[in-house]
Amino acid sequence: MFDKILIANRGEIALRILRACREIGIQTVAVHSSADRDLKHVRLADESICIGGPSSTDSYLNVPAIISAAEITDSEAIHPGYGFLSENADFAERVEKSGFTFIGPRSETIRMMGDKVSAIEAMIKADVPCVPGSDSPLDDDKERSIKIAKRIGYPLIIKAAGGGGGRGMRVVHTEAALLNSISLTKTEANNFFGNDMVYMEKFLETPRHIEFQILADKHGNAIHLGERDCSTQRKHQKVIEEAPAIGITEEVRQEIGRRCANACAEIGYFGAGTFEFLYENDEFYFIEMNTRVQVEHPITEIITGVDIVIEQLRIAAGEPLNYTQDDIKFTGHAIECRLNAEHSETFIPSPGKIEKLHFAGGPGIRIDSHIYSDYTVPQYYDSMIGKLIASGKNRESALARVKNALNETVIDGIHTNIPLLRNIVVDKDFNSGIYNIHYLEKKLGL
Ligand code: MV4
Repeated sequence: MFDKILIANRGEIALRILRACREIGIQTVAVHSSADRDLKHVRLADESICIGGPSSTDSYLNVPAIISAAEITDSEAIHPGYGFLSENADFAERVEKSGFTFIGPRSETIRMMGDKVSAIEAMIKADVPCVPGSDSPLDDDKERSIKIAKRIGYPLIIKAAGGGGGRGMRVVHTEAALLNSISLTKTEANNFFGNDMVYMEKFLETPRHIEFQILADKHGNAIHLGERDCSTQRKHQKVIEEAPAIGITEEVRQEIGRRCANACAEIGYFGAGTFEFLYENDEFYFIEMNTRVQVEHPITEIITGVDIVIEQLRIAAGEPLNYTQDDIKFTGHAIECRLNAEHSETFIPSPGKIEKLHFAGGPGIRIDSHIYSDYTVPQYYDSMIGKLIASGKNRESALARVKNALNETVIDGIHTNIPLLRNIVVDKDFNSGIYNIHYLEKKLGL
């Protein structure tokens, strides 16, 4: 196991990684911006280094500064967390070439999954169910594009190979609009991602977003930890996630999960990873793979008892998985609410000083947050200030606990989205469990 690692992130996930390191006796190096000297994990870390100014570009995205910090402190590995450089293949490659271990898959794997077309090609080969589509980039052959579209049928969606997370997509309803939509999406893709490659998929109108968590080691072992439903989102930002997903039988869970785990073994994937699917009419359709630890990983930890961050550290150090698939049992239900420093109606970010803070507690409540009384939420970064995770023996119990916990929570001095979260968890449709990716935006009248 590593003696010392560098945490190349901030906020709650940096604290989560630090806690995992403490638990298994790894020394920690925190790197932070000049606006983040008071972050909880910076104060708790064995060593800390200021690597640049407040802007992410100067600090959390500053590759030479992060590599230098790893060198100066004799760190053996770098944990990228989520966001920032976590899915940047060039960064992972620089980490590898500088002689450090990147806590995540190989840089080539990150590159393959970053290109959505090569990711889909790999999944088709590995027998993971995908959306009916072009299965390859669209070229300049207009007749070919029209033919593919005819086979798929309308409505369809044009997506940028370099996109993901909701950027660079366009829905097409008629053949008359097809060629123009392709060229517009290509132009946008080139501007946004410096890559004009696009592909086509059948457009699913009312799917749920269900993702499978996997863990794979460097010895060819891979397991799945079941699924999460992340359909409750607004403008591609998840707001509430839950595990397991309602209505997925143990048989279907094992079937799709096994395909994901097998795909990992086939492509030589190692580390934690997430297979994103759209789920509609009882069918799963792969859309993207995430090669990092995700914000919502705690709900999976709760229903499986597996510490995903500790497993990431063990895998990166070359240790074999602690679990076989048969060891993984799914127990109870967990719901995560993302707590954001933003106005709950306008969604305008609300940085500032936290004057009063009371987090919820009691049975089945977990809070993953770096904030504390008198802490000032800086204006420079994502507005997420923590996560409230409630669990119980079934969904009803988890729901009752999440309602109580949100009502107990006091965060004064800044605006938060807690009023919105309280509103969602008492909503009839959310309680019924019949919801899809359009649920929240519809409820908000967007
Ligand atoms: C889709 C889709 C419908 N059909 N693909 C949006 C984010 C990106 N990861 C993929 N996205 C979508 N891809 C097909 N073929 C609808 C979406 C989509 C969506 C997906 C997951 C969660 C929220 C979403 C909100 C709007 C659109």
